[in-house]
Amino acid sequence: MSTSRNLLVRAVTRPHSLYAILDPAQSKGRPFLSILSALLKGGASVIQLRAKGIPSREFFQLAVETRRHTSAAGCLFIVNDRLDIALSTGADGVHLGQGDLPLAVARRLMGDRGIGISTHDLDQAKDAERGGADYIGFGPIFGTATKHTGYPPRGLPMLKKIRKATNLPIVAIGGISEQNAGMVWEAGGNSVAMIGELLRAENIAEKVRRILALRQAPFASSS
Ligand code: TZP
Ligand code: MG
Repeated sequence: MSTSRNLLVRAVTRPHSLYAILDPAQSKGRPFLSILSALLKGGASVIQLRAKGIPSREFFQLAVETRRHTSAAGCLFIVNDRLDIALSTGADGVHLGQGDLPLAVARRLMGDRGIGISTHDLDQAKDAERGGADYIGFGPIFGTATKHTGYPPRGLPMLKKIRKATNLPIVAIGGISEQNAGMVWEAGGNSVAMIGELLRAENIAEKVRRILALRQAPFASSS
């Protein structure tokens, strides 16, 4: 049976996968629904909703809208940080940071829905694997102004090390763009997560389309 968990793993391990993060605070003030529609129109197949510092009710309402539109488009939907909002809106998964609820607790509540864990080093990646995560986020790969992570850029050599150390799908994050995505996939990131590159683009749908089209580019032949 195809559970949300399986579908998510399949989506992020698809060659040269893109993991779009919808953070309303990063979209240059453009209306939420127009950003969401543009990501879907461009062909995003996984969207994470990330909303920091807004009231729970607002986050919930954005999640309800995101669920409705992603379902209609056949796109997977992940909620950042908030297990309660993931569960109550029927999301396909939740993405948790190192300071969020423990993975074991999340698994108990999420059952066959997906769980991703943010990691920044080898120990965290191994813990996530032992704990039964479905994928890890790993980063920041490059410098980024979108989030103060408290970690210097991990770089591609570190990504390669993580690739060797874990069998989990890796969603690389932090400063990833249309220009450097190829290098990140080559270094072992299954999927590239992007916020600013997508949401600050003039034409978001076109940006998504171009990144997905990189699958056809020459470097794509090696995997
Ligand atoms: N976690 C590590 S870096 C980062 C997060 C949420 C920000 C990524 O944003 P961008 O704009 O794609 O660099
Ligand atoms: Mg988090």
